[in-house]
Amino acid sequence: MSFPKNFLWGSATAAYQVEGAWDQDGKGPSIWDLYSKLPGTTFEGTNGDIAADHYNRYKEDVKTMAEMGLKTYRFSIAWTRIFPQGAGKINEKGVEFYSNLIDELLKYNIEPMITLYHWDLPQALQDKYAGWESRKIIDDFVEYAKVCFKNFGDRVKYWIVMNEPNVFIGLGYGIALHPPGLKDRKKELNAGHITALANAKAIKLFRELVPNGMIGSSIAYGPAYSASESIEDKLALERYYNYGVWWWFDPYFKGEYPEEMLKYNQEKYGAPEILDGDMELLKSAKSDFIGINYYCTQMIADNKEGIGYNGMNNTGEKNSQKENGVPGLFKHVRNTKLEYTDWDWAIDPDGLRYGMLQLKERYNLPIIISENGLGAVDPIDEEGNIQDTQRVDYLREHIVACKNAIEEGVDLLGYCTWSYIDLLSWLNGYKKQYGFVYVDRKNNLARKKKLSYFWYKKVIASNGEEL
Ligand code: BGP
Repeated sequence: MSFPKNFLWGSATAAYQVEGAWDQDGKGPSIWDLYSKLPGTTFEGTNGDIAADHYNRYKEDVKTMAEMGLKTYRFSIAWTRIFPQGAGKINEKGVEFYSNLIDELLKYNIEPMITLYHWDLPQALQDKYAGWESRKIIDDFVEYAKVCFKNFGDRVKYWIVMNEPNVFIGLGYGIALHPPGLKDRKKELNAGHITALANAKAIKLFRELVPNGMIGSSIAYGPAYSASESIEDKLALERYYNYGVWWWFDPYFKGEYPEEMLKYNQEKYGAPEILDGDMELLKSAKSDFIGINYYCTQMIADNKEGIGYNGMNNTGEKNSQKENGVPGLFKHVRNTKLEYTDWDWAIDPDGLRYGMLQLKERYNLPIIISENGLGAVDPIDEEGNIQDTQRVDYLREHIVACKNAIEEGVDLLGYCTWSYIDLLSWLNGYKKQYGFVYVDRKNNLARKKKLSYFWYKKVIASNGEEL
């Protein structure tokens, strides 16, 4: 069994992480433009002001994508380029940039895959009504989506509405690592619900404006195992899924919330606030596929000690990650059977296959892997070649897992690595590299193809046979 004939071999980026040009051609400031400049928010004070300067070098970048044979390129649109103030007047220069990028991709037969929201909310909307905390954002978001559908829907078939709502809401409102930097469970639950409503409304509009397109959203997916066979750990595992996994997939892809957890959250936090019509709206918006961003699995245990949030390894210092948990529900423990990256993420290719089988069972929808990759400091040899063999090994094993999942009946439409080119990691700076293409930050951002670039080229040419 092999990959389907039209399988979308792809790679991804996101606007804030790759484009740079943060105030060029009328772009307005996003919450990340401000947040990353506050002391202590990002690794060594890094930000996306310049990033990989893809905004000015997109032609060069698309050309190397074409040489590689890439079938799809997933990128995000910066809302602040289209609407510098989040709403109101359109910035034509912004529309033009993405329109040109799309044409450039199509020139080489690369299928563009658009993410509408990859976290760079217009700061103006944060100031105006606290962004995702207010239902007012739904109409502004849908208006922004409409402009994108109308301008690009004639040429772009694949659309991802939200990138990892579980991450930008969880980190923004739960543990204060992303803007707006809050630790407020009630706001977290309400804001999360509002993202689901905005997603649903955008999908409904999409059906009218882009009838032949395909749309879904991408959730950060961490399938998990129970740390032992004990009933306590198994119940903790179930709570982990209902609290942080199905809690997100269900409203987006089934139009409902896991029942017990909904009761728990509403009793404990009085949230999410569900108004008349909300659940009907969620139910009525049908996605064409589930997007998943997969990096690692989790090992879950009971949490009698009441361990809470204890920070994240954002330095790349291996084994510095402490135990995290949600008091009363579960905690994360080390999986001794697996290797870990320097940022303490478990390397678990088979977890991807397991995760996809779980999704097939629960939602029975096609899947697009919208992100998968290895963050590492890549070795450079004496000749200046980037020998990222570790990345090649990582990707190879995950592609094998995809193959196995397809054999077991998963309808997998595409696979995008994270990331096409080295870019900014939100909290880990430029140190944590993911790309096929290296960016020399000491030499005018010159591009250089890594070992993995040539490897993936062969993978694509052989439709996944030559690994
Ligand atoms: C996902 C995001 C990406 C990217 C990736 C790698 O959560 O959608 O934007 O950053 O993770 O994560 P990190 O950069 O934290 O290593």
